[in-house]
Amino acid sequence: MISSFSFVCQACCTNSQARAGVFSTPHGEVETPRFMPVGTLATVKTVTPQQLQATGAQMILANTYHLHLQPGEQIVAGAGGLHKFMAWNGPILTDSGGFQVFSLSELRKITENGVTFRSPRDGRIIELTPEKSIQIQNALGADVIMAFDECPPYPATREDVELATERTYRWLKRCIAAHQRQDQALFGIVQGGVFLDLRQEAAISLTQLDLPGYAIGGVSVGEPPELIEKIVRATAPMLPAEKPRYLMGVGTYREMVQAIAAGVDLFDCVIPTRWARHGTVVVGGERWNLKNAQFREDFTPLDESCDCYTCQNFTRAYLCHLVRTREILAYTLLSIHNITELVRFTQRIREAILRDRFTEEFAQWLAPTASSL
Ligand code: PRF
Ligand code: ZN
Repeated sequence: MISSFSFVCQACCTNSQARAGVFSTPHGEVETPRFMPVGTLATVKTVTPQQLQATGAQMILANTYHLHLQPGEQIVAGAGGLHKFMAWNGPILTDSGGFQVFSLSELRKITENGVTFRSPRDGRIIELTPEKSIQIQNALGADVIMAFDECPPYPATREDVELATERTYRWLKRCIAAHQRQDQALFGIVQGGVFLDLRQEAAISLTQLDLPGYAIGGVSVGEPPELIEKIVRATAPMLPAEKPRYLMGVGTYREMVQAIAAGVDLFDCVIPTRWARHGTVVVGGERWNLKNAQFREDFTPLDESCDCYTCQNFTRAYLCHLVRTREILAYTLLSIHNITELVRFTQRIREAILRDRFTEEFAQWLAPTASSL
């Protein structure tokens, strides 16, 4: 069977490892580099698929862990899969669940077989294994599914990280054996914590498995920003150039620019929607709190240079009012702007790479002292 996935590199930067490409999936193309909004429970919170499409988002994320707990993959499969269930006809990626068990569940226990935890919903003990995660992801039906991995915490001893990295590799082989659907691409995940040699070994052994794409996991789990850059620069170039590379859970400007310079193509982060729910927006690379009194009588658009629905139609004063009164519309309008802002940022990078002007135009973010956004 001819694969329904391909990754074509359109341009390579001459001063860095950055590249502009097109990742084709059964539900359409993803122009890379690209930021992917997070839709944990089969909804990018407060935003309709129509609004989401207008932000320029192409691929979005959903979570195995959350959807297994509620409503259960059988219901999603009964609807005809995630795309039909949530009415998003573009590409979708599901994360495998292990990482979420560790950040969100109680009584979790990890063994060679998998992870057991108590359901925060009804107290039930649930086991997730590589096979179970793949079965759930096969039932959910996203275009890209992720291997079930063990993400060691930061800090952790070298020995613990080594064990987690080796286990992640054994689990990956079980995921490959369990994977049933040709129309879903299974991505492997490189772990290895802050130990660059472990990262590189993992990248080499994963590459030999010839997967349709690779992710860098275990980054942005509390380590200092300089370490994030070091890890990504040591790992991304070791992954095959002809496959998409995805840096999991990273979405600040500086981290994305630096990772793109190291050859990363895809990112996801809850920042735009989470910040929106806190009444904050990203404008011109800064974070603003719209509750602030300075916006009460400011009748200018949120961001003059932004073409999103929010900036085209509403003033800072109105958005400040919605946030202060906790009106539900505030979260929708702020999410639309924040998602547009992050997606557009990666689109501008892509365009700069196509013109081979990336390192010049984004130099401010490549400097070691770059702003933290
Ligand atoms: N593994 C998986 N999902 C993830 C991560 C990981 O390491 C991270 C780490 N930043 C975010 N999401 N499966
Ligand atoms: Zn806007």
